[in-house]
Amino acid sequence: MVLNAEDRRLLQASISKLDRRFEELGGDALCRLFIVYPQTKTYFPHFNMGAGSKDVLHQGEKVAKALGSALNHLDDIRGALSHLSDLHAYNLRVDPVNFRLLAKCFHVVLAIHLRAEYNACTCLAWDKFFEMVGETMCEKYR
Ligand code: HEG
Repeated sequence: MVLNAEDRRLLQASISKLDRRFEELGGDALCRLFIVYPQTKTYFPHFNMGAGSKDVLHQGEKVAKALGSALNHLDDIRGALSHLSDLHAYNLRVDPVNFRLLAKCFHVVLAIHLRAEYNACTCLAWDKFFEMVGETMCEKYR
């Protein structure tokens, strides 16, 4: 997976057009993950899963912050996420399919916020980005 110059431009344009900071979208994405794919909740038995749960919001913010750092290091996503890739593979043992499920939820949240800006090219750029992040997060499983 390679991000070309146009993909990079579209990702940066999305970030600057978001009316909320990117980190604030994480809670919404994670909340959707738990509703649409309830099996993902098994990784968080210690979380309060009630509506508006602070656990979910804080976790979503952490995830989005990490994604934000990957967005700031598009040439070195692996470096930006390396400690998290270890954590998810060796300690948390998150099944790799779950990264794609979370990416789908981020797509929905981005579409809600970006509306017309979230056209096919922008959607593709984000999809490539999430695929690259997912690859990085899963490579330690091999
Ligand atoms: Mg993970 C913790 C990032 C997908 C399950 N995740 C974390 C943390 C970050 C993070 C930054 C906090 C680490 C720390 O406190 O040191 N997660 C992250 C990213 C992505 C991702 C960037 C994908 C893009 N995580 C993910 C998925 C699952 C999962 C798909 C499972 C469905 N993460 C998970 C769990 C924890 C973290 C169980 C520990 C939560 C806790 O106990 O507080």
